[in-house]
Amino acid sequence: MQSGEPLESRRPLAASSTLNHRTADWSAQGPPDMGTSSEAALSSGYRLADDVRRDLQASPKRLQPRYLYDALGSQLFEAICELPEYRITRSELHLLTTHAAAIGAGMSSPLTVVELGGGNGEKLAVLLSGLVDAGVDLRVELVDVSATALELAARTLARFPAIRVTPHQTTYEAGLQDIGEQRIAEVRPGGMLVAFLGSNIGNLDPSAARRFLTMVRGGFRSGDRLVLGTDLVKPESELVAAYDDVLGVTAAFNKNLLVRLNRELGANFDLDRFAHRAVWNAAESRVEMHLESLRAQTVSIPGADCAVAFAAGESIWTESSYKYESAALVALGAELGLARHDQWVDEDAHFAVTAFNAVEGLRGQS
Ligand code: AVI
Repeated sequence: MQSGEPLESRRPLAASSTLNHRTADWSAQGPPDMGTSSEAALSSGYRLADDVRRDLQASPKRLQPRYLYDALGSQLFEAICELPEYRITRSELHLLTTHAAAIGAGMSSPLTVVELGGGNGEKLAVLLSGLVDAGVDLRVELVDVSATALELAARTLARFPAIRVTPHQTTYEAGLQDIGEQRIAEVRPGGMLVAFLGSNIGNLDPSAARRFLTMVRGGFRSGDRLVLGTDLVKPESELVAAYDDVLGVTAAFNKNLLVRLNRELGANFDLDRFAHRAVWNAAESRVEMHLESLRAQTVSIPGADCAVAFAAGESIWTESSYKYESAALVALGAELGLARHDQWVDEDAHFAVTAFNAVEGLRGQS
C-alpha cells in the first residue's frame, strides 16, 4: 500500500442475519477489497476504473493491492497461506495457540474481543479457545468491509455457542467508533482486546501504519489492549521465496490482477507478456510485488477509458509488505501511546505477536 492509501487492504467474506451494516465513507478511507465479484461490482466497481486510470498513468506505474482480492484472488491468498515458503499463517497460529491466555492476562472481565479484518476467523478462534480455557467471559465484535468475510468468520465462531458475536460491515475506524459508542451506551464493563493479525499491518506503508495505530489507540480506555501479528525482517532469500514460491501460486495471485482488469474493464493484457517479480527493498524494509512488462507494448483498457504504453522491463508495482524489527515495533507502539505488555517471537520463522497496553494519558501522535 502506498502513502496515503486507505487503512483496509484486503480480505474475503460474510453476510449474517445480525449484520450491522454501516455505510462507510469511501472518499475518506477508500474501498476495501471485496470477497466476491458481485460485491466488488456493487461496492468498488465505480472506483476501480478511476483508480486504474490514475495509477497506470503515474510514475512508477502501480495498482492498489486491495484489487488483488476478487473471488479468485481471495482463494489464491488462502492457498498462499498453505505454501511451505509462506510461514506467516502457521507461525502466527502456533504463537496464538501457545500464548492465548497470556495475551489476555490481567484484562478485566467480561472481555470484548474485536478483530479487525480477520478473514475466515480461524486465527481468532484459536485465540478465543485459549481465553475460554482460561475462564475469561467473552463477547466478540468483528469488523470487516467484506460481508463474505464476516459471514465466514461468524460461521467459524459458531463453535463457541456461548459467545455473542456481532459483525460490523464497515471500515476499521467506523467499526471501532461504533463499538466504543456501544460500550458507553450499554455502560459495558470490562476490557477490550483489539486483534490485528496476519501481518496485515505490513501492507500499510509506515505513515499509514502510524495512522492505524493512532486510530486504534484513540478508541482505547485505560486497560484496553492491542494484539498485533507482524512479520519480521529475515534473510533476503527467505523473504523473496515467500513472495515468489516455486509452485507459482503468488505469481498467479499477482497476475490475477490483470485477469481482473481484462474481465471488469475489458482490458487486453496478455498475461504471457508480463512476469511476476518479488523484490526485497532493504532500504525501505519491504518486499515489493511487481508485474514486469517483458516487451514494449500498449494495453488498451476501455472500461477505464485509456491505453497504457509499457517500455520493455517497466513494471507495475502491485503490493508492498513491510517487515519489522521486533524492538522497533515496540518502540513505535511506545511513541504512539501503546506500551509493550508482552511480545512472543518465533525465532525460526521470524514472526512476532506483540500485545500492547493503552498508556494512561498518552494517546499518541500520527
Ligand atoms: C495479506 N498480507 C499480509 C499478505 C502479505 O504477506 O503481505 C498478502 C500477500 N501478498 C503476497 N503474498 C501474501
